[in-house]
Amino acid sequence: MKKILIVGAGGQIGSELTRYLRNIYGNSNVLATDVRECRDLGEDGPFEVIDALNATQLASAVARNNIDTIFNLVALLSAVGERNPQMAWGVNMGALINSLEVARQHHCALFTPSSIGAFGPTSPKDHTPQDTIMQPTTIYGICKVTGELLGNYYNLKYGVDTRSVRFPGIISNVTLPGGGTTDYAVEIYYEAIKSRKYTCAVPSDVYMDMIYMPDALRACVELMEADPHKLIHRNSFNIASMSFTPEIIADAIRRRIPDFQMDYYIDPVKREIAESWPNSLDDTCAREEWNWKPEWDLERMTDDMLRVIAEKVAAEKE
Ligand code: AKB
Repeated sequence: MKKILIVGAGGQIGSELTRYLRNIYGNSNVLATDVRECRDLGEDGPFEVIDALNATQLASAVARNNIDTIFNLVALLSAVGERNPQMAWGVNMGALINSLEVARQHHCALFTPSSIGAFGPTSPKDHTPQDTIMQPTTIYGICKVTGELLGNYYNLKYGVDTRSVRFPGIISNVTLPGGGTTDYAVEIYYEAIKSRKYTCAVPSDVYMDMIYMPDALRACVELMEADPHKLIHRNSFNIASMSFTPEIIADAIRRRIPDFQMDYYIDPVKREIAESWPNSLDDTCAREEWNWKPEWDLERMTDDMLRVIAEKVAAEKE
């Protein structure tokens, strides 16, 4: 049985991945950690406050708990990163290098997400290949490309079992994302339920890849369980499930909530980032090397998001 430590467990992915992994590997085998106290993550399993930028703290938790697998989920996302690039570099790279070093010293496998943000305006726009030009124009993307290269370096030089996927925008109904360019695709569902209208910061016709959280969680586990001999790539796999524009997701909502309205107040930073990212990724390598296959599309996801958020909002009112 794996003994897992999650770094940055209080964020959008971590809060759901912790429970997902505990269901598979057992509550006591998944230690959630975050720089802030997260009471709910301590309810059904172990939780510790750990600053990922403090390598000694991280190494001590790994040693004390006989950890063999680390999920490093610490990230300042794309839009917020542009507001403070130096801090984004410090946090994103600091957490990564500490995770890599602790994984090397304590013989752990390491999962670190990369992103569609690792691509830039010079990458092919449609069906962006696994191996292609990567010249991102955001500090977030620069951290992701550097992280991918470092992950491969630690694997080649030290034999650390590093693995990663390039996540699309993740859509979920548990914890809100913060500071990303794709956040609109989560906010729109909440606003559709709460006020029947939404003001979108991303231009109406910009395509970006998105993924529903259940597929994202399954991808993490399936990649970490994959036979290493079949992995030609490691850091990092393109994965894809759906690609749409703000108008397409708004239409999907309108088919279920006919009076839903959307207008636009474009954020120039988000526009530039969104326009620099691919329209859609080619995930053939993930499909071939570890059998990646998405299960959710826009229609099914929209039904599920609206149902769950409507229940949440109704419960809040009670
Ligand atoms: C962001 O928008 O910054 C993230 C991402 C696609 O990596 N959601």
